[in-house]
Amino acid sequence: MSLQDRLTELRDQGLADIKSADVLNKVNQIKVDLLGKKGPITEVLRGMRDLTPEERPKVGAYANEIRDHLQNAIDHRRSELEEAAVNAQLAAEKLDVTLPGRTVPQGQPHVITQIITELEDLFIGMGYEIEDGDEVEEDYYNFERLNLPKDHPARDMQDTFYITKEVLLRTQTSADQPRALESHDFSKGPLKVLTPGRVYRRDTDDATHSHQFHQIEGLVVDKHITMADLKGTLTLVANTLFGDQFDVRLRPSYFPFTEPSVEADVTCFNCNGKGCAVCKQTGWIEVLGAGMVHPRVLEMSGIDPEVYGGFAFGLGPDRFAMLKYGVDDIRNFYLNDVRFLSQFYKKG
Ligand code: FA5
Repeated sequence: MSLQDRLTELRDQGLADIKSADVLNKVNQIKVDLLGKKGPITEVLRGMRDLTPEERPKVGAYANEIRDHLQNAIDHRRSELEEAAVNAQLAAEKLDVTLPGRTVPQGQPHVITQIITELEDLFIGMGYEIEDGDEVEEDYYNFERLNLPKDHPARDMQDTFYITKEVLLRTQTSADQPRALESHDFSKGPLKVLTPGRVYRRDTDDATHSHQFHQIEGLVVDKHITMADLKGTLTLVANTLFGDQFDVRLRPSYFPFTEPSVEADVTCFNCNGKGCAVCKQTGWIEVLGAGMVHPRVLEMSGIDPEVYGGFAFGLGPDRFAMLKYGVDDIRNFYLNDVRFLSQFYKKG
């Protein structure tokens, strides 16, 4: 067989192989086998040394033509297969953008945080400043500066968790009162401050008591403040949170840092005032303590009680939340059960 015929035969066979190669690896292998240094075309070219000088350029040109032809066929097949691979991948990874999306469950502020925020808004509207106190507090601010010296019997009602003898988890947001009083500059106007936060007590947990709970402290000090201002403010709080369907009663009480002192009760939501286990048969639920700031407390902060006076209150948003939503056990607020908490999510 002449070299030209051999080359033609190699071309036809090669083209058929290239066409039938169905994966890239096969095409690459054909290239190595056919056009590589040890391949049949190289071998044919090597045989050219036996040709006459006239034949040599003709066969050489034909061999180059065939090599180019095969190389083009290989390149062409490669891009065909590459394109097919990309198309197959695109088809396999196709996204159906018309499928409905998966909703991500969204949380909302805890119901007690909602109550605190609602009251903060009310008091900001009345010109109060909102401040944060420290949960880890000094005995000095939590008790002594509130007219509760070390051996005062009223400390018994507010036993707590001590960090050292002098540092404790605060039992009341009233601890923020002396801090606010000592830092206020009365030449700039009256003191009107609201300090919400968490407090701790060695209380036995029951339906209305938790060993950690929240309080919101309000303190107003200026000239000519009277108990009528206190009553008006507390009535506004009750009306804002509950509307008019609940009665509020002020009852004489005792706190060492207010004189006179009161406690405010709201009609029991559970029995509507008839008496039940939730309200311990009284028909009322106590929601806050309050009173007129004691002259000693003002004096200890360097304020002249002959000139200035004021009122203070400390309310329990946990108890308010129970009343507002008819929750019969305060401990539910602290169990973090989403099924319970999501009932208070606001729509929209
Ligand atoms: C006080 O803590 C005073 N500091 C309140 C005060 C402030 C009086 C300013 C005068 C002037 P009392 O211990 O009564 O008072 O608590 C106030 C409110 O906190 C209660 O009315 C109640 O709503 C809430 N509270 C008290 N103990 C608990 C408890 N263990 N669990 C849940 N809420 C409680």
